Amino acid sequence: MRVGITCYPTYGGSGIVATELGLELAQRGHEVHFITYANPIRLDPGTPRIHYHEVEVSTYPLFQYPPYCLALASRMAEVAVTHKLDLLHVHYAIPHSISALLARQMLLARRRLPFVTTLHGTDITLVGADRSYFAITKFSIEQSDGVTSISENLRKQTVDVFGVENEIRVINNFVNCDLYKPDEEKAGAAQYSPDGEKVLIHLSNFRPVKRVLDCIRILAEVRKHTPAHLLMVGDGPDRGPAETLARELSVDRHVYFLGKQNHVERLIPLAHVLLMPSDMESFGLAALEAMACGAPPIATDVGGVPELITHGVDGFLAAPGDIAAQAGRVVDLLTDNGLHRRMSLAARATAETRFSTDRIIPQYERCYERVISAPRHAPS
Ligand code: GMT
Repeated sequence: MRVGITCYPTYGGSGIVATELGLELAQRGHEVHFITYANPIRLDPGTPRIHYHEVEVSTYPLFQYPPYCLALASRMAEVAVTHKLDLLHVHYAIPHSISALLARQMLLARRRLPFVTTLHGTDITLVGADRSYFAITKFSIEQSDGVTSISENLRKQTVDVFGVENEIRVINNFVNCDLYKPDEEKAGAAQYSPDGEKVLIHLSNFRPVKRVLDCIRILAEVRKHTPAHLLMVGDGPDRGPAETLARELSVDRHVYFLGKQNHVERLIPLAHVLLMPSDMESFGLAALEAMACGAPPIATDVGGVPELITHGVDGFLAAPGDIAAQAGRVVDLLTDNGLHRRMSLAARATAETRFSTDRIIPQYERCYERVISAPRHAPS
């Protein structure tokens, strides 16, 4: 198949899923065309069967807001014709599905160009639910030739909040278990923990929904019982406040703010535990990546997270904001090697058996086949 993929190319779970999906599809022999405003971060443009088409948005003094959505639609239509795309697959509803819809309409007289929309979470729970975007998000879902959601929880929320009637197929986030794997030696951790003390890790876009400051509070609490260091990977609005809090709680010497990183698969295996204290996660890709690396997640019992983590088996769940409970679980894992070993093996097994690329990518292929062979705009 020849697939056009559009996503947010910078940091964020939806862009990562879209990029990894494109790479996996290309490995399976499909031709993949990324149509985005920048090269997606985890994408090596030299990869066979991967193509990158940049969307340029020209500005004009009249435009207080340059119309990216329109430039994207034009580029989608152009790439679809030139490269004979079978379909478009857009990640994150706003504004990508509307651009895809326009591209489909632009080509209507010449050829069929169906599109699949994958809902990732905040496009529904935060942005889409905002009054200014509600109607257009609902419309874009209804107009899609196929809709997928990354968890059952998000599927249900989409139906409940938007009242859409078209079928939404759940295709979970996935992880490449050959790339994301445990590192028993953890030799690279020495630079963060010279005395071999245990390491915690957090990865996110440092937005308020991630409760990044809770990671600092959890570390401070944990250190009252056992030594530990914390790697903070990513960047965003709450990085500054987190750095300040680390100083205020006198744990700043034990927290490493590493900023945005391109190779998190090299960092996660250095950690013993992942912290994901979010207010909302429609799935929690970072937790899955940690599980594949054998680092049990301490996460919150929100959104689609319980579909990934089985409490007490391959990770722990607690209420958002419950620092004592989350810190207590971390202490248990850092001080009981038997518990850590059992949970680490279970976490890896969950990633391998339920969420590996081998299990998930064929689900997208089947979704594409259905959409391509459907007579016209119809549910996947
Ligand atoms: O978590 C974010 O804020 C980024 C966001 C995105 O769309 O880039 O992540 C969402 O998509 C990920 C990949 O499908 C999911 O694993 C995350 O749980 C989801 N984030 C939220 O629902 C907050």
